[in-house]
Amino acid sequence: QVVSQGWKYFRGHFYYFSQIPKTWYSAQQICISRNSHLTSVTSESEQEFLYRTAGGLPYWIGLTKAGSEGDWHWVDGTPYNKVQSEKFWIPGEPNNYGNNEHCVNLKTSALRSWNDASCDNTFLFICKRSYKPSEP
Ligand code: 2F8
Ligand code: CA
Repeated sequence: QVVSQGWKYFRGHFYYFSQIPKTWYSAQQICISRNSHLTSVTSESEQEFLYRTAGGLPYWIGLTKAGSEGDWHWVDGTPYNKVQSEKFWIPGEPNNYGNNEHCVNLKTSALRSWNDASCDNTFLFICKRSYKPSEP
């Protein structure tokens, strides 16, 4: 297994599991400062890697609402696939609790682990970067 300065390797990307809780926006700023973004999730195997490594603790991921419609989008620019992503939400989520839940965390150690939560809440977070971010 390849490991670099606390980053864990999985299928072409490195992932950083923070040890300090931050708001969603602060977490994303920290990821950017480390050549990364809050993680996207684009496959069942990637989702499994993330929830297993998270071990049941909640972690922010890079999914947030954008635009006048408030559609979900990945902060790393990956297109959000609503159909493929359906199986990753906890049943009953996203529920926009208190009409103020615009960011998403990986909440449980299960395939269905996503919950929308207030972006101002502090949680641990997961950054994702490509294998060689600074290569041309
Ligand atoms: O019951 C699900 C509900 O639980 C909490 O609200 C009571 C969550 N809030 C936070 O995590 C901040 C809701 O997001 C969640 O939907
Ligand atoms: Ca919710």
